[in-house]
Amino acid sequence: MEPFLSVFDSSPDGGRGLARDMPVRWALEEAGRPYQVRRLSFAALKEPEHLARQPFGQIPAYEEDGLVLFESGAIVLHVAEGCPTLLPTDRAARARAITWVFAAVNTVEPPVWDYDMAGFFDRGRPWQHERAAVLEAALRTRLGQLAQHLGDAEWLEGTFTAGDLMMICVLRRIEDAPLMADYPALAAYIRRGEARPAFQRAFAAQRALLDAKA
Ligand code: GTB
Repeated sequence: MEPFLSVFDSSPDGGRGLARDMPVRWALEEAGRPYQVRRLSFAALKEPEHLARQPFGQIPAYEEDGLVLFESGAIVLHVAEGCPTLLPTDRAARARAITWVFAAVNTVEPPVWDYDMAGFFDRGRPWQHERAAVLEAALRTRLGQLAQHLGDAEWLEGTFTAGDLMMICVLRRIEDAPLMADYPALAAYIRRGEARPAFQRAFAAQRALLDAKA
């Protein structure tokens, strides 16, 4: 049976593919695994039926042959099992790919998220600019370190893995931010990820839900 992926019924980001079903969709496409979607309203996310799948009332949730998973990183790693592109068979390379999945969600995403959210939630506050400067400095530290590691390489570990997939999904949130002009290698890295046919298919699939609503 095809797995089910719970997604927002209506894309809150206008089809930009920034919600966390996107890395799972992308991983499924890289793995060549067809899937079905369970479209949920914000209200349905908080109902017991969905809370049984996702204890925090969020998307994504993933169902496959009686197995129910949540947390986009964990789902990506599960889908990546048996897909040597996403998780190399070599033990060390596999461990490094997993390391980068954690680095994406645990080390790079927090400053990306804080910086991006402050643009909305801090607007008009007396301390807005002071906080923005602190958040931007923290983000620049991480982006600089990541760019340093990437250097001239195409991918974080030589070949594309689940680590790149997750990192690129995280970075896409700020791909249009003016500060990205100072990190051309990262901007090119994001574009390389987005150019992958599997990404394109995943992006089109989430976008199609929006178009169907219009
Ligand atoms: N750690 C969890 C994971 O990685 O799976 C986090 C899941 C999560 O944050 N889900 C969000 C959600 O369901 C959607 S992705 N929120 C609803 C709720 O909490 O009630 C985060 C997100 C939200 C909105 C936009 N947007 O509008 O652009 C983008 C991303």
